[in-house]
Amino acid sequence: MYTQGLLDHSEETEETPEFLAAFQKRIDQEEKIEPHDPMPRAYRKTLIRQISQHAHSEIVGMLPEGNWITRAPTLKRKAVLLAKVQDEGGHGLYLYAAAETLGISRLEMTEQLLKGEAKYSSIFNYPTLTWADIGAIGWLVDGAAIMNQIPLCRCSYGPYARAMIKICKEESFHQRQGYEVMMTLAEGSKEQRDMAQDALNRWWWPSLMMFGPPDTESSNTDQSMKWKIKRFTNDQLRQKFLDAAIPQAKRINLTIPDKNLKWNKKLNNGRGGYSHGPIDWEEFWRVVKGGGPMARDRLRARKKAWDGGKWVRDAATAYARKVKR
Ligand code: BYC
Repeated sequence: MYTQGLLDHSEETEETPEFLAAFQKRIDQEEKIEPHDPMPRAYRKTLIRQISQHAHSEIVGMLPEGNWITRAPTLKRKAVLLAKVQDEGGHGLYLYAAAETLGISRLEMTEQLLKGEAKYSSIFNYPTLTWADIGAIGWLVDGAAIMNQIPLCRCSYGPYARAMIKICKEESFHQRQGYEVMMTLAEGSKEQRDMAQDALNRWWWPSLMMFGPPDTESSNTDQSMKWKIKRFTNDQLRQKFLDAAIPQAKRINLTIPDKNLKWNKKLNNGRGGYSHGPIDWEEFWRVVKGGGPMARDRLRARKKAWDGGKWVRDAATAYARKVKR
């Protein structure tokens, strides 16, 4: 069932200089590349890499928040959180479907994740210790995700770009609800304010890391920009996020945990922006390589869900075969 209906991309066009130049011309003219179009192997490969990592991030990203559904403080908060976590599941599905148009099956992608061969966002390897973490994730993690994902609505690959449009609308709701949780806590009792500040302290730096390594160490950015898969570099998006999030923290009287934070008139082509202190890139790479505090739990939970869902897949396959006959 999981390999049926996949497009067969085994007969690739020969990659002559003329073919590569014609492909780049289509990209430069802002044409969308569609699943049946000839494309360079490396373009297909980089899209499968990025889209599948993105899909895994959505599915794994359900876990830290799902952890709080049973403990949400009110019925309203519970309903909102349930809707958000279900949205993330939906995002994973659109993204797996977009990756499948490139010739990889969902089964293969899932196996890569469960064997620890595929990456997913570093941010989801941190624990959610208090209710305020749910606010901080919505505000900062979804806020960072939107910064990264709005430009992906203009990605050169049609199915990915179209999937991102709906995803971004939902991410916008997620960011708002997170900020509203933080605002409520920040206006509450001393304990609630402290809880909000503690969550900000723990999620701030990992949120900055979500954008990926600095441009000087980013192996994929140059080529992905040429192919208009990425429209901004990692550092450019990190800067946009800083400039948006810092005034939001000030508005609710929370302190960004960075002593070196400064307004810098020269940034953003003289329009000014915030410069930040050093990011712990060693921590980032440790987490990316599977050394994050929750890495094992996350994969264990995904494996349990996959194994537990086997009977559903078997039943769906048996039904599909019966209908086909
Ligand atoms: N975590 O050359 P670079 C969400 C890897 S989900 C782990 O700059 P690229 C949400 C990178 O893959 C958020 N790995 O890479 C869900 C590469 O390794 P490989 C996910 C990272 O691809 C639920 C290596 O480092 N969003 O929004 O040009 C609730 C060198 O990096 C990370 C997406 O996936 C990281 N943070 O740029 C709430 C968006 N950063 O693959 C929210 C789509 C880098 O060569 N993805 N690496 O072995 C992208 O935009 C890009 O893939 C990235 C990285 C900006 C993430």
